[in-house]
Amino acid sequence: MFQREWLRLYFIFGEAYIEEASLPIIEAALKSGVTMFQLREKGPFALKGTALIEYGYKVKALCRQYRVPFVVNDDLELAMALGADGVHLGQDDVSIEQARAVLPKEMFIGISATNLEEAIIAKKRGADYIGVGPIYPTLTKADAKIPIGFSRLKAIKDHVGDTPIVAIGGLRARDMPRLKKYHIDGAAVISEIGYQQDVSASVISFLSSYN
Ligand code: TZP
Ligand code: MG
Repeated sequence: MFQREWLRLYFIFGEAYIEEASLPIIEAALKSGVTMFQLREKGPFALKGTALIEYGYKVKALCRQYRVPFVVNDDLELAMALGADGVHLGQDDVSIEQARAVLPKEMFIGISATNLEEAIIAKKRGADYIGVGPIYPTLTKADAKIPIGFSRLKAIKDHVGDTPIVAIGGLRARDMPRLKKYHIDGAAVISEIGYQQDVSASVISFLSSYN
């Protein structure tokens, strides 16, 4: 069963984000306390085929070692092949109904929403959580929509009520108090964890700022 506490600090990463090896970064983040991990492998340098599956197994093993739920972005087949805990789908990916039809019952589904309408539909279709953003401008998603800011994030939260929500896009540790204040379950983060010199310090700073 999906637990909303897993959204507190949701680290998203992959091999294609960085020239150096990504596994030590992922391990440092897991060890320091990120509460969920998403494998998101995109762009011109993305691993593919068996290389992606082999990499995915290594990431999943790390997540298991640190008892952190493991989510795969976009790719249902990869999620099933790896035995992921959940899958994350964007607005352009397969629908939640299609995903539920093929995924094992215990696998949870997260949906991205950029606006209120998408969030309401995701809730109605039974998303286990909704990823809302981008909150701020981000350099990490090439096709990111216009940032929505905190006021629209709050409006979405007011409409979807109890459905677990994680904010995404340009978030830093200093944003955590406002997420808490608005009853947003947490932050999904790429660069402010994955691109930091001191990954562990960044994770600790995020976690200790949600207060
Ligand atoms: N979806 C909306 S913004 C974004 C994604 C995947 C990128 C978030 O990355 P960062 O570096 O935390 O802004
Ligand atoms: Mg997607």
